[in-house]
Amino acid sequence: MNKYEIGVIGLGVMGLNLALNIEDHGYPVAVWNRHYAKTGSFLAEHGDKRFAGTEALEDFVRLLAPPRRILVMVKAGKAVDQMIGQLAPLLERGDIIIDGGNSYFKDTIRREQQLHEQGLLYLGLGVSGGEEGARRGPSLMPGGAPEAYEAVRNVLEAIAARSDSGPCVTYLGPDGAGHFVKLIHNAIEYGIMQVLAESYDILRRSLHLDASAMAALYAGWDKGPMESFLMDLTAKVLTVTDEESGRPLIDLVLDSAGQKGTGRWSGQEALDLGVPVPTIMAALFARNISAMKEERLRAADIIAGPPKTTSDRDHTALTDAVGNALTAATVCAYAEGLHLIGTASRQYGWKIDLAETARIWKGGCIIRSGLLDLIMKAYSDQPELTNLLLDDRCRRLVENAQLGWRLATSTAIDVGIPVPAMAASLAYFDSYRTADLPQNLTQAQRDGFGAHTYRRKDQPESEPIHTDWLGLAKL
Ligand code: NBP
Repeated sequence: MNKYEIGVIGLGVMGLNLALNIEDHGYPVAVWNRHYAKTGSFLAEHGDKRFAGTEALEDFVRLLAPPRRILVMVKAGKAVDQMIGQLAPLLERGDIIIDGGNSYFKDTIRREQQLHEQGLLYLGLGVSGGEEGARRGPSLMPGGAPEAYEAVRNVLEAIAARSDSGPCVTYLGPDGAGHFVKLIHNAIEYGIMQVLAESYDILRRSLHLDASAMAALYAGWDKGPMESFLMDLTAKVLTVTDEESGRPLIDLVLDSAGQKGTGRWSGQEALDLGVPVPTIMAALFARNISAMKEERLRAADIIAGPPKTTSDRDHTALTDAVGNALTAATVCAYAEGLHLIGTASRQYGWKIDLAETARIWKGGCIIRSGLLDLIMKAYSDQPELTNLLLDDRCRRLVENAQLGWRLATSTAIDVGIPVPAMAASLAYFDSYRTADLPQNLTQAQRDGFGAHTYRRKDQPESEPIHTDWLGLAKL
């Protein structure tokens, strides 16, 4: 029997396309799906290619050349544990399981440990780029045993997207490092998408631009550092017409955005690690409030907004300002996400290289953009950089966009258009560059009601002290 070099389990959208991508690059692939019907139709459709598939998992494992390399692409969560539970007893020491789903990184840490004890190698592989990426070249974010990475490196480098900085894959670190980077990739994606949605809202509701005028604006902004997959997608989405009504299709899409686990997990992790990610959090909550459609419809009839709903600002100035706000808030979304990765990397001992992280996001993934060139350079020149906003090039980009950013945000606030991510990113920027924040009052209040103590500015090294702010001792 021919021995196949790699196996793919799970012929859903991602598994199927990754299997085709791997075969395209010269690797015969063995496939398996829990319902054989999918395997059968896949094999029938691609009979001209080097695929083999079986109904029994044992037979699938027998098709593979040792050390067996098995990519599992099933629904994240219990399905991955079930699949590992069935697969592991059939494998031999040194075989490699790669989980390419959107698994929670703490599950990956647990699974890697468990399989390590059984002599098996495990890789948690973040995959970005959706169906098209999987088929033509995704961005791949692997973490786990270094030997496991070396054993599949040739395949991963072959199928990954390529940018002018090489294949969009690199070894990120042990156990959950890859899935964590994918998690934060998605969190940055949430932030950028929300900022784009807010810019669109200002353009349509304050400037009353139609979809084609907006499409032209986004297409115009899609260059230099702001060239991005999401900017291009926005311009394209705005040009699609509904065949039935002849109206822009975007006008008919219900304003209720869904979300899966990655958004929530990234918010929880940021809170646990104490890393401020306000743009990302604002994006998460914006999706939550968008999902409350019925309640919002009722509230819209009851609650009054400001008297003015249209800005009287100069159209060109406001349009330019919206472009500036997009630039600055997008840099903040990356800055927050990379700060979170850097902090988690230290906490979990991953040693993630942030320049490499930016490099592998340059192609194939949803957050690919021109900005990543600047980000990659920032972290390769200064590996210890604590925040992207401290890098000269990124800082200047934001400083130069700042007046427009303020104008766009304040205009939206004046006319009652919600811009949670733009406003949150601006507050992040202003807080970060402020030497003297008002949290002296917060700390005094905490000491006042809870004896939580405080330190004096004029004696920062001294022990925390407590003051009887309310004169309680005298009562
Ligand atoms: P699909 O829903 O298209 O496919 C899911 C696959 O999981 C099917 O092959 C299904 O088998 C299998 N499966 C399930 Br569900 N439960 C199973 C179980 N208990 N045991 C074995 N197999 C099981 O999902 P997809 O979009 O291909 O996503 C796969 C993973 O990749 C997910 O973790 C997802 O979050 C991640 N991901 C998706 C994208 C994307 O854009 N879609 C991008 C990046 C990452 P069946 O056919 O027999 O039901």
